[in-house]
Amino acid sequence: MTMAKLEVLLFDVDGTLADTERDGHRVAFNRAFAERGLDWRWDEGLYGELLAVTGGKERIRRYIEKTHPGFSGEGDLDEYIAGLHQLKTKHFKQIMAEGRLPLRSGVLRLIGEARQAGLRLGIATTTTPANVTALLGAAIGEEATSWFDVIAAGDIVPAKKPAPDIYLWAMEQLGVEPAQCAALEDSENGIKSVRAAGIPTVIITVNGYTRHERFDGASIVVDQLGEPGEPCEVLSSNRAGTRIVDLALIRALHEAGGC
Ligand code: XBP
Ligand code: MG
Repeated sequence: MTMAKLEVLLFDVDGTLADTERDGHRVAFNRAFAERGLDWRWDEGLYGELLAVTGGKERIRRYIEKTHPGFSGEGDLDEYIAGLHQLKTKHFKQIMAEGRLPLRSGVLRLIGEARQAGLRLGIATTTTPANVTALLGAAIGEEATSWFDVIAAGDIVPAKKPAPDIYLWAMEQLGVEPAQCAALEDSENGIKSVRAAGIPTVIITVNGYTRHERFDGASIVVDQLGEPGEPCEVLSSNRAGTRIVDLALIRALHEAGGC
C-alpha cells in the first residue's frame, strides 16, 4: 500500500512546542490559588500526578475531589472552578509575556522547513486558545499565529485528549484525511488522541514528566527534535542512528506507514 502524501504537520503545544507544564502552567495555577486566598499548592511531584487529567478546569476538579472533597467553592462549584481557571489563564499569559519559556530545541527549525516545503501547519491542544497565542507571541513573535492554518484548542471540543476529538476537529477544518498528516506530541494522552484519530505518523519528544510513559504506535521517540550540532537521543528502538528530526525524516517515517 502506498501512503498518502504528507500534507500537514499537527503540533501539540504543552510539552511539545515548549516545556510549559512545570514552569508555566503549574506556577500559574499556584498563583491563582494564592490570589483567591487558597492554601493549595501544587509542587512538581503532585503536578506530575495531576497531569494524568488533561485540561486545567478538569485538573482543578480532580484535585478538589481527591484532596478537599467537601469543598463547594461558595456555592456553584462549576462557576467557582471556571473563575479560578480564568485567573490561572491570566497568570499563564503573564508568565509567557515574561519570555522565559523558549521553544524546545528544533521546533522553530522544523516549522521553517515545513513552511518552506509548502506543508500546512496546525495546532491540536487541550490548552486554552489564549495560552497558545501568548506562547507563540512571546517565543517567536506576533506573526507566528498566522503560520498555522488551524488552531484547535481548549473547550472547542468537550472531550479532551486522550479522546481523538481535537485532532478530528483540526483535520475537518483543514479538509484533510488522517493519512495526509503527521503529529508531534510529548505525552501518552497525546499519542492516544493522535492514534485514535487515525493519524499514522507520530513524533514523540519526551520531557521530564512524560519520559517514562508508554508511546504505543509512535513513529519515533526522542528527547528533543534537535539541531545540527545538538543531536537528539533516540529512545525507541527504531531509527536508532537518527541525530535530528527534520522534515526529510518525518517524510520517510510517513512513507514507511508511520513506523
Ligand atoms: C495540555 C494540558 C493542559 C494544560 C493546561 O495537554 O493538559 O490542560 O496543562 O491548560 P496537551 P488549561 O499538551 O496534551 O494538549 O489550563 O488552559 O486547560
Ligand atoms: Mg502535551
